[in-house]
Amino acid sequence: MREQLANIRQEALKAIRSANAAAALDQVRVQYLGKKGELTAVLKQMGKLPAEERPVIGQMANEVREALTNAIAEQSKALAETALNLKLAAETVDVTIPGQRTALGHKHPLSIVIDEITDIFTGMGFQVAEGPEIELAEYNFTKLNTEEGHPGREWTDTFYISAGGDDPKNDAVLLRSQTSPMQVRVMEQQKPPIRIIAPGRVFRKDEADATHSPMFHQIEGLVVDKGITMADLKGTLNEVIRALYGPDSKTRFRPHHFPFTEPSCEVDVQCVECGGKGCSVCKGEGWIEILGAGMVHPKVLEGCGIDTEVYSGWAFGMGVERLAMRRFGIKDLRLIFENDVRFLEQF
Ligand code: 2U9
Repeated sequence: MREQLANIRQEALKAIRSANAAAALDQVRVQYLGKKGELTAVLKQMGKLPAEERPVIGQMANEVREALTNAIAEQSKALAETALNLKLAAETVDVTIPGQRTALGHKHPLSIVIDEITDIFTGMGFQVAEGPEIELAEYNFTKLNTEEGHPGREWTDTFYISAGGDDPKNDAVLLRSQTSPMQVRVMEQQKPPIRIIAPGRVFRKDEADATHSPMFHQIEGLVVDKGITMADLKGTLNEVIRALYGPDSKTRFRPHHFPFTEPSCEVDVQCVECGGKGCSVCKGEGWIEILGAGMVHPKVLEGCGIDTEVYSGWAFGMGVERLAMRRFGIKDLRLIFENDVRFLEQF
């Protein structure tokens, strides 16, 4: 039995030291120390021994158990250490490897202009109103004093989605040709004082060329309050134009006609390039047209439930592409929508 124990010890220690993973090591433990293990089997035969031999063999068996238990603990620790070292080696981060630069995008030229103008107006207390690009003809035309028969209402000028019917409630649906319907919606929902701008996409049936696109952007604005006059229109727009073109810019207000404003005007800024002498930028005019504006037509205000005995308002509209093209010297409007990165990364 001594020999058996000595053999178990030798074999088990060898097996423990060559176990190269936790699972294999546990298998060895079960093989020798488990309930049905080899050491246990030897101990079960102790009864057959002469009485004087039993304590000696018992002690020897305990020593073997202790030796194996210690060896298993040691091997387990060594395996864990090796595993940790392997993991550390595999996960080493070389902080000296040059990083990969994230390519930063560029703001689209239209966004640059829209954000800048939005900042100027919000700085003056205006709020931004955004709304549907698919509109009712009622909101795009009728409520803006643009009656049946106006050229803008024709199929040849506007993208209709459905024709509508004879019932006025079953109104025609279209892609808005201006952002004005959004301002009608605000007037119907909010009481004055109203100070909003409505930036966004609009759609007109124009063939795409260097200066036309069937989709373009507008920024419109609307002020409605007690005692609003043309002086408020001029004062506010002059400030906006000075913020955009410099504090010394000169403006010119020319009479014009729009169905939704009366009186109406177009606003020019003196050419910053030539100081009004006339050059290629202003096409010899000395002035550059920036926007249209006017006092909101009383019919439009009344149609939105605003009492014109108490309130009055002014409105303006500007095309964003034309501003952006002049600002950045873009010669062809189509470049703005082609999304060629070689163009876009210049901004
Ligand atoms: C409401 C009442 C009045 C918006 C206005 C203009 C003048 C104007 C053009 C500029 C270039 C359109 O993009 S463009 O082709 N717009 O000149 N727009 S007044 O007037 C409104 C708007 C909403 C309820």
